[in-house]
Amino acid sequence: GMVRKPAAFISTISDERGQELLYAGMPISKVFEEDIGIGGVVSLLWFKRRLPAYATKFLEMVLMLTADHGPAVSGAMTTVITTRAGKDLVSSLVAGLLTIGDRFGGALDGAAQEFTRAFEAGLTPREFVDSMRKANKLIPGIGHKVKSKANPDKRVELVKNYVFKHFPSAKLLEYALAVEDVTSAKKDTLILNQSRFLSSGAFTAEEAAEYMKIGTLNGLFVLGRSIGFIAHHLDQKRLKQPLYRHPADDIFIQPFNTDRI
Ligand code: Q5B
Repeated sequence: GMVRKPAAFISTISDERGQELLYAGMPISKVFEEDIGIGGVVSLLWFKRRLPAYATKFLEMVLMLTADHGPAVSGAMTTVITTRAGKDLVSSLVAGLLTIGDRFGGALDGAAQEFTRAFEAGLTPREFVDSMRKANKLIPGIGHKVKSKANPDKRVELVKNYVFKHFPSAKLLEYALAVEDVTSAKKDTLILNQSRFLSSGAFTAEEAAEYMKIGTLNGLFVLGRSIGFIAHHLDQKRLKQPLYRHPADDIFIQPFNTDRI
């Protein structure tokens, strides 16, 4: 009989071929009838199912809290400079996004992995901090350039309160806070800079491990902060800002060693 040509690629999240667009099987009209919000849409497209309301609300909270953090952070400044070089929205946005990584904004999956690993291995917070120091590794999710114990990050406070109030389990957050006690005793700025989602009780351990591995949590920061980078682009365009050049007196050019020439 007829042999079906093998598909060139497989997709499992959305389908636009029928009468109605489907997100993980849910018709777009139902998305609105049931008012599932952007958290519900993210849960369908990223996790292929409807997460409980406490989890979709939390997703929305993270997107709202990460939307922007002023013009001085690596990504926003890169977007601003790119916009001022006359580039379009997409170029300026991706220029900013490319700064997201282990140091700026992109420590979420790494943090979730390291904290889960240590917690499951039964390490005390002190043993975990010492083991990371021995391995010469920074603890992802710990440390901030300007926030500290004395100048706490209100965003983290809001997330912490939400998790303790609504999540069925906050064990990993409690562990992370105990780690923060150890690191912040060393230096005031070594605070917890984020919170834990995959340990919310909405995922199995295997699902959580896979989502961390494939970068899901960093996706939340990327998505949220895109709101801010676009805002910075529009702001600079509206202000008709000229090409940026960094003030020379703010750069120290080290005297050259001319012996080698
Ligand atoms: N030390 C965040 O560094 C920063 C340590 C540590 C153990 C650590 C650093 C870091 C891990 C990655 C991370 C997310 C680069 C940050 C974000 C979004 C943002 C940004 C905004 C927004 C800060 C001083 C001493 C040294 C270090 C030790 C530092 N971090 N030890 N584990 N994690 N963290 N990134 O201030 O003995 O003196 O040599 O890479 O989670 O990106 O608003 O700005 O919304 O846009 O430059 O919030 O922590 O500190 O490097 O001078 O270190 O602390 O070894 O020890 P700093 P350093 P020692 S949130």
